[in-house]
Amino acid sequence: MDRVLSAVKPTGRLTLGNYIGAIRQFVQYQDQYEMFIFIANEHAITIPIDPKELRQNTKDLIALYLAAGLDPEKCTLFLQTDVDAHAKLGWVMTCMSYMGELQRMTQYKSKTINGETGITAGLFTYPCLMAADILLYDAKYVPVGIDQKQHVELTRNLAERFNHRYSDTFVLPEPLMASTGQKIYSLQDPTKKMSKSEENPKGTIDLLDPPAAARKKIMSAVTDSVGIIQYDPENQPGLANLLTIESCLTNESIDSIVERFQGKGYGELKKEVGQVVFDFLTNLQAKYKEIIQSGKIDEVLAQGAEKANYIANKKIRKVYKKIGFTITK
Ligand code: LTN
Repeated sequence: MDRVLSAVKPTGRLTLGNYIGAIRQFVQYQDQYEMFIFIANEHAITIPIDPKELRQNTKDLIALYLAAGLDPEKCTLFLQTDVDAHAKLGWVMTCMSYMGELQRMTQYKSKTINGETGITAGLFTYPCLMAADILLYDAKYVPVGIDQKQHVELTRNLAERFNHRYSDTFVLPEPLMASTGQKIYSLQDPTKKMSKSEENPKGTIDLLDPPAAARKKIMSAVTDSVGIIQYDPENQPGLANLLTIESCLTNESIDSIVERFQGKGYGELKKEVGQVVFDFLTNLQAKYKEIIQSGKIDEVLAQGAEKANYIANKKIRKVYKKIGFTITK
C-alpha cells in the first residue's frame, strides 16, 4: 500500500472547511493507503503561541480527528514531538537547503513583503522541517492545498539532492491535490476561503461551535440578488458554497438539491442547510466529548508514537551513517 502523510498545525480551531476540504478525505484514504497523520506542534511555535492554547488545540485536534472517523487501527496518529527523528532530520534538511530557495517560498516572501516584523528564523526554515516530516516516512503522497504545494516541491528537491550527494535514501513525494468543489468559503465573504484565522466569526463555522450558533451563521450567510437557486459559483458564490456544504455533508449531489429547490427561495434552502450543519455538529461533538472523557487520546498517541518511531528511527539511522555521523558499524 502506498503511504500518505499529512500533518496539521495546532495553531487554531478546526473549521467546517477543514472537515470538508481535508479530514473527510483522510477518512476515505485510510482504506486505500497506509496513512500517517501527525500534529505538527514543532511547526506551531514558528509564531509565538500560548502554552495553554497549544495544549488545548492539540487535544481538540486529536479528539476531532477520531470523532470524524479516523481509525487508529488503520491510520497512525501521533505528535511530532514524540518522534525525535523529526528534529534531527529537520536539521540535516536545513543544511541541505540554500538561503535562496527558502527566500523564494511564497509564505515567507509574502510576510516580508507585507513588512511584518518579528519573523522568526524558525518561520524561515520551517519548510526544511516539513521536508524532514515527509521524507522520514517514505511518503508517496502528501495531500495539500495550493498554498503548500511549493513546500512539497522543495521536499522533492532536497530529497533528490541528498540521494545524489550520498546515495539513494528518500522517496520523492508527490502532492495529492484535493479535487475541486470541496473548497469551502467564508459565509460572509464567499470569495475568501473559510479559515481558522478569519477575523469575522460569522464567516466561519468552528467544529466546536454550539450547533445552534452554527445554524444562525448559515441563516445569515451572504448570498446574492439573483433570486434563483442554481449552482453558479462565478456569479452566485455564496449560494454555491451553501450547496457544496449540504452536498458534502449529506452525499446528495448538488444537481439533486438544486432540483428539489426549483421555484423556492434562499430562505428555505438556508433552513435545510442550517439543519444539516446542526445535525452534523451535534453528532460530531457527542463523539468528541466521549473521546475526551474516555482517556482514549493518550492510548492512541502512545500507540502512534511507537509505530512512527520505529519507521522514523530506521530512516534517521541510515541518514546518520551516510553523512558520517555514525562512526561504528
Ligand atoms: N506546513 C503545513 C503543516 C505541515 C505538513 C507537514 C503538512 C507540517 N509538516 C508535512 C504535510 C506534510 C501547514 O502549515 N499546514
